[in-house]
Amino acid sequence: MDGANVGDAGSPDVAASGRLLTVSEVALQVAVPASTLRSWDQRHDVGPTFRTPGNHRRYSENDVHRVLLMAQLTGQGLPASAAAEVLHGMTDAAVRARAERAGVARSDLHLVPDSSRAPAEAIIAAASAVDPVLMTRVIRGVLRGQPLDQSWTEVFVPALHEIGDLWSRGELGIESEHLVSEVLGAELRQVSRGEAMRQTGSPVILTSADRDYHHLPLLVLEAVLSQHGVRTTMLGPSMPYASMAAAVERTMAREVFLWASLPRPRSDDLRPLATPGRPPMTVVVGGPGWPAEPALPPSTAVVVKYAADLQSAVSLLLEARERD
Ligand code: B12
Repeated sequence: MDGANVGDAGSPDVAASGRLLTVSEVALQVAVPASTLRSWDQRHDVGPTFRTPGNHRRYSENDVHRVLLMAQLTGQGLPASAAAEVLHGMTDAAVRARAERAGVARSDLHLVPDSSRAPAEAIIAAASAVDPVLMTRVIRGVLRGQPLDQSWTEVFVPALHEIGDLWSRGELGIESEHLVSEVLGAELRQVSRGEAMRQTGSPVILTSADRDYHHLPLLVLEAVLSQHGVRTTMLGPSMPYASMAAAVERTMAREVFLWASLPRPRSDDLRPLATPGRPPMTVVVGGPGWPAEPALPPSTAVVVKYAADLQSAVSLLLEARERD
């Protein structure tokens, strides 16, 4: 193990569920002082598989088993260097099996009390290592573990915010940002596809404002709406209003969700969306690019509402559909 933020992508590991331990948490779990753990890592290369971008140690379950065995071997009088050599010659499975035989294996590790924080860190580690396999595992683990809206709000949004901050400080490259977007986007689309057969009614059009290439919130909204049985038409990012209006016309959509991460110009005008002779369209806008009080021109033919979060976007769109 080299202590980089690359995981052992081949092993079914705690990283799959996104749960990683800090050095002090491992110290508590295995009753070895944190200073000894750091020394085993620095001097003997028996340490964590993961590092945060800030270079803090993060131990997976396999790492903890290596530490447990190291503690057992040194406790039996083997010098640390010799114990480490034994461990370096063993696979993760062998380490676990030996720990089990020795009666020190742990299946009850209380991994990170704040379970919503650790997976976000694992996502950042995978982004920083540009590791799509690890990224997929972590994201799938999160999605399996809790409802989608909760995964989004408690894990993915904090991870995306942190990734944006790291990028703006020059600590993470665009390649990492793209990787997380690609993998998260693919997994969210997978959720939507799984629900596709249940969807009914006219579609809700999902798109991002002109020249705004951010669209992950559209993908999560599509997935949550599909879980509510709502049909959607995903038009993706950066949509000119005239083209959006053409799509409304052709699909007979009565609701549009419009995302903007980047600040919108004052000249924004959604009136092209109004279709003569039809009841008013509902346009739900969301994202930090919009003012909380939509400053778009009032129009009787287009009702504009602002959604502050995923849940309110879903509620506003479901309410608008009930009125249709
Ligand atoms: C991923 C990402 C990208 C990806 C987008 C890929 C994709 N398919 O979407 C790529 C690499 C393409 C990209 C490009 C750029 N990006 Co960018 N990007 C991000 C990042 C990391 C996540 C974006 C995201 O999905 N956010 C969505 C949610 C997670 O965050 P939020 O908008 O803050 O959400 C809040 C609310 O909106 C609400 N909410 C959360 N989820 C939901 C869901 C719904 C449905 C609703 C209604 C509300 C809601 O709750 C949050 C509470 O505050 C952000 C970081 C960030 N802070 O968001 C930067 C960020 C948005 N990008 C930024 C920038 C500057 C750019 C670029 C200009 C960079 C460049 N030099 O190329 C380009 C823009 C190109 C363009 N014209 O659009 C800046 C924007 C700063 C600003 N305000 O102007 C940010 C904030 C990064 C930063 N810290 O500086 N980006």
